Amino acid sequence: MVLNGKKLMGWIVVVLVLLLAGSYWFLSNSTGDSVPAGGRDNDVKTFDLVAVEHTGKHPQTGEQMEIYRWDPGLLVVNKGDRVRLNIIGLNGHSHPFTIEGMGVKGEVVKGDVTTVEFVAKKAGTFKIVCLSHTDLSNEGPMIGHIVVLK
Ligand SMILES: [Cu+2]
Repeated sequence: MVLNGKKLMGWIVVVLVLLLAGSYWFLSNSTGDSVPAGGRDNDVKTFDLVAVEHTGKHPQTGEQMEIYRWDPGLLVVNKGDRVRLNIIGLNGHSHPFTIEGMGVKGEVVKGDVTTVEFVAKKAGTFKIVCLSHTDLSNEGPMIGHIVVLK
């Protein structure tokens, strides 16, 4: 193949554009050293939950019922994930809670957002238990589940 000056310049431009595009791609995909000490936010699996109340009549007794729930009540993460829960207190004055097996405790109060963060170190199913609304006779059970996959 014979290249005259014009064709050669064209090839040089094509090669330069490819080099620039390649280095841009490389730089934008590299992790870099500028990660803040707490890790980047997109490394955290974040869930927005709501403490909600359901009301209605029991279908058999006709008794008025008030039941509290975590919504959503089922979360799935992977082992090793850093997990953040932002829990909105929509209904009910107070929901002191614990996440069994995670060493997490907190309280959700009406009109506020409670944030807890933890690392899912073990695989398994872990309960988010409201200590006030434990069973049907206490306007519960207000129990959610976190499934940690291997
Ligand atoms: Cu509760």
